[in-house]
Amino acid sequence: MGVYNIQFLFLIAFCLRTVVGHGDHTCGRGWTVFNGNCYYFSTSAVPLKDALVYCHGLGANLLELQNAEEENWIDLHCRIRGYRYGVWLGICDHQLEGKFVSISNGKGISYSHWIRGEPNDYRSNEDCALYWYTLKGWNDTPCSGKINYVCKKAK
Ligand SMILES: [Ca+2]
Ligand SMILES: [Ca+2]
Repeated sequence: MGVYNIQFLFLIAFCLRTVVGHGDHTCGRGWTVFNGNCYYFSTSAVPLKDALVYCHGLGANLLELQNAEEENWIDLHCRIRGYRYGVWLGICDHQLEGKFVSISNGKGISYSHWIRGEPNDYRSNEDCALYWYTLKGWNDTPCSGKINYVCKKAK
């Protein structure tokens, strides 16, 4: 391929980028930016472990909500995207029942927004958690459930 053709391809790429205008190129294609972080929204609902593997493969972590502002933004996306329940949260209480910690670093969480009566560890089988957008809060749930997910990485 000659130099001229390569320049032409660059021109096309540049024009497409201008026309399409979606996303942020420091995050990569398919990512959405919010407050300095990059978010990837799933198109399928999967068990928690699959969501963790998928996010890891993208060089990201499963979403760990940090504050109400981020939660409201995620809520909006759940609605826009028509998610059935909501999204997985990157927290679990495998090690000590009732004490939810970050899956990415094992530390306690500084922000939480449990629905009233949750976490309830229903049938002693709820060690994972989701943001349940129809009830606008968090619920612990079995890790084997199939739920949409969001991967998050720093910009
Ligand atoms: Ca539990
Ligand atoms: Ca529950």
